[in-house]
Amino acid sequence: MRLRSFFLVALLGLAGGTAAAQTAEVRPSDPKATRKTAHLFRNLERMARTNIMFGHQDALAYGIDNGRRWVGDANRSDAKSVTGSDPAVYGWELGHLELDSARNLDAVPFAKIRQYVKAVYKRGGVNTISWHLNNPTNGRTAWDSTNTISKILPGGPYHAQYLTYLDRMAKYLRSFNSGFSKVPVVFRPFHEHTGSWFWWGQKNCTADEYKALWRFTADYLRNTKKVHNLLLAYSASSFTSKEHYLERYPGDEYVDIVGFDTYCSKDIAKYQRELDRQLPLLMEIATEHRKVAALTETGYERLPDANWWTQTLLPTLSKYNLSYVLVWRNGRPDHYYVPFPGHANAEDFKQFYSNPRVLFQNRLAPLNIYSK
Ligand code: BMA
Repeated sequence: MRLRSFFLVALLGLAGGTAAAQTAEVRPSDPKATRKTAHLFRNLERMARTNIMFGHQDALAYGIDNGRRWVGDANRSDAKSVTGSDPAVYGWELGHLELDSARNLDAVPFAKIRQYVKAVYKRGGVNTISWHLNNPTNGRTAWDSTNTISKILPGGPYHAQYLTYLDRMAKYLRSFNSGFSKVPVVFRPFHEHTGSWFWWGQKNCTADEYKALWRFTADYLRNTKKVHNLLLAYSASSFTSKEHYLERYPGDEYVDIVGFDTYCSKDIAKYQRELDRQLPLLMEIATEHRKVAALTETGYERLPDANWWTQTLLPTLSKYNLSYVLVWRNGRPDHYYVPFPGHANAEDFKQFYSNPRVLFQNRLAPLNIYSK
């Protein structure tokens, strides 16, 4: 099979040593994960040794064109307009699904997201889902710092409300059908919890509450709602040590992907230092827990640096075995993370795309990541 020979070549290329220790196959944390979900997880783990997939939030839903937004065009992404290929990884946001709204909090229709998820699966790409869910106790947004978790867990006054949210989520996740298969997705709930801007953030709950919320949510989706097409991504924001990262880790049986979110600002050297400080810790955690590591959100808003991809991002990430890097959305002319045609950074993005280590959709598709 093509995938096998690809990895054989890749393994032969390794200096040796670490390869042997890693040969036992990894399994998803959900013992009942579908076959395709298990294949995806194994392939992510193998591929991370040699390549990094490029991801973009809302890649197919909208973008920027000559200083304006385009929305909902068929077969379009800003990454493709510049490089000729769509990304390998596609991020989708389910905030407001819990309210039974027809559109997410960034105005993308959930019916469209379902179509994108299925289309991405069919062409052999990876879908990852974030969820900026409202606070179930007071209807405020995810960016609310009210102490909440104990009120929505079993026995709490808003437990039924939270179950309603989860029921809607489960129904939606189960609607990702392709033939007889469910489409596997990377589900990344309760993210950036080492920050305190969300109601599940560090200062807004205890470590035990956070872990209990995570486990309850996963158990409910798996056992009550029979959702078995998920790989769970535990994704912090900035963290100071392995202990800090693992303080709210819900356990190996509840996590498949470990990652964190960090953004570049004008102080590019600081961004690189932060990556070089945290990524070695993340790699150790991934190895020790047999998980897959990813840079789950990053980017440099508006890309004011012409060579950011090849001079900053790639040289730093190349030192580590990351499965993917996902940059945030091209939401507005003042809020975007992938260049569009004519942007001063577009040439550099093309170079990044051409690097043999980096996978976009075109070079991922032949690897058949949903097959053994
Ligand atoms: C933030 C911004 C917001 C958006 C939110 C959820 O980082 O992009 O505009 O609503 O993510 O996608």
